[in-house]
Amino acid sequence: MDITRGPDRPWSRSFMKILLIQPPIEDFYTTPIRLYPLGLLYAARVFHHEGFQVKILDCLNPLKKRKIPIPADFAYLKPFFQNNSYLFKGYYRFGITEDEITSEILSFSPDAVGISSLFTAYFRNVEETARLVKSRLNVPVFIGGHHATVFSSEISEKSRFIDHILSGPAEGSAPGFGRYLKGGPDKEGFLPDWTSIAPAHDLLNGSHYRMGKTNYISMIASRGCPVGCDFCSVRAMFGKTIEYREIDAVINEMRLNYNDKNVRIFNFEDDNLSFDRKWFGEFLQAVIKDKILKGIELTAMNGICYPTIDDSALDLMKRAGFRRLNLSLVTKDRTLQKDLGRPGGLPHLEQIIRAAKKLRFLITVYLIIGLPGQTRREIQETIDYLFDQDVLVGPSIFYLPPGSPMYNKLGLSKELTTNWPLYRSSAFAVETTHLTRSDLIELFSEVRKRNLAKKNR
Ligand code: B12
Ligand code: SF4
Repeated sequence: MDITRGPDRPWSRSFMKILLIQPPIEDFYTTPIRLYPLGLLYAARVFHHEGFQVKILDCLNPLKKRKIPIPADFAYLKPFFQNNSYLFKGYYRFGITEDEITSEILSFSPDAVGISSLFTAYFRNVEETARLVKSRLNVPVFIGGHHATVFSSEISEKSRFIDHILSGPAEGSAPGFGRYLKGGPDKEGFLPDWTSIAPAHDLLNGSHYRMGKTNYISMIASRGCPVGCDFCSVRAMFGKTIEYREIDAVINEMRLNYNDKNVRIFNFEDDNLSFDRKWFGEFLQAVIKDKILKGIELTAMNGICYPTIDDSALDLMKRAGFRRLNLSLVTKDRTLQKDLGRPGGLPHLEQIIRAAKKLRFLITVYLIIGLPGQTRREIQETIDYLFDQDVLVGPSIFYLPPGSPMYNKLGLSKELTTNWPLYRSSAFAVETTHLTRSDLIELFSEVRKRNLAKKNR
């Protein structure tokens, strides 16, 4: 099967229609520049290849937001908001209104509707979207994505409005499900080689995806990660083996979007883009030499794993168009790092920071606040250490990671693990023997305060 080149028939001439929806979300904050519905673009390409007419309804782009009352789930956080200007400013619904969603659904009149369900925390919005579809159309509603994969049996017990839950990557589930929708014998699928698939960027309105005034897309060059950090759930979706696309295929995807959609920022959402140093180096060289891709910026906002890069990789990154460097330390405590299966060490991190500063990268290094086994003192030391390195510090509050090796070892109460809205950083939900909610919030606020002071310096 060759689905590398985009539509082999016009999107509009196929028979049955599928609407794929990125639903609204509700939270104290979001990251507008990373809400690109990339997983749906892969799903769209596969369904289209199976002969469906596909449309994407992205409820999050361009981003609308409306302040709403803090839900009862998070009432326990209210006292912490008083007199703390470094926490969040309110609770929001991000996305278009129910009326707008309904009118989009009715005007396309699909034969089936697929909804992406990536986040456990936002499943309520997925269910509401499914309910909306069912209130207007008698068509099958199916979901896929990370949450749909790790909690498929719980969802099927819970939900009245979702007919089918497709587990794993869409490349595995969508072909068989597509044949089933057309009246075929069963839902058994086959797995087309994902590396040969070009995600359907052409289905999106390019002007809805901007960083400042510049058009961007998100993309991936690899899937999977062999490192195996204890808190990481990548393997539940993409496995332990890392697979890269051909460099030419990645460059072609960039060129097409550069030419057709005036895209100048290419954001890589890979979990470990630079794991294969040889591939990464050759890819950067290909970007540098490319005659079309001029004046572009590359970002890897999901992070670069610092043990996999060195001075020469940084030099190539800079020449290829990287200006920001997002690195993840997690903790500076060597024993904890080892327990978590984290590679790397402080001397190497310091070397990378020194070299990146010389190249004038804007550097952010992330730490986790609230991991089991962490103490307040240890987190404080990591925070102080990172500010001493004179970088921006990214504080990630630990949240429940379903699908990770750690998840089943946490031994948390059923009350907590079955309360899905709490599966987010902003819930400050997981207290440990060493860390209370107050500790988590104070440490988080301290980092934000010190970052602000640093920016204003
Ligand atoms: C980009 C990203 C984001 C973006 C938003 C992306 C979006 N479109 O909305 C941002 C930065 C906003 C984000 C935020 C969060 N994220 Co995030 N994010 C990712 C990341 C790194 C990449 C997603 C991606 O593009 N992947 C590449 C595409 C190709 O893969 P995919 O999306 O999984 O799609 C495939 C399958 O899932 C499936 N599929 C997907 N949709 C559908 C739909 C249908 C119908 C079908 C059939 C199949 C299907 O097929 C696709 C192709 O194979 C993933 C990690 C990862 N490796 O995927 C985490 C991930 C999705 N995030 C996660 C989480 C938890 C969060 C947070 C809630 C964490 C927090 N801080 O609280 C926050 C929310 C914060 C906030 N308030 O905004 C978790 C979800 C786990 C879970 N069970 O909840 C993930 C898996 C990372 C992790 N920690 O394990 N995230
Ligand atoms: S946290 Fe990063 S390095 Fe660790 S397993 Fe996940 S993707 Fe790999």
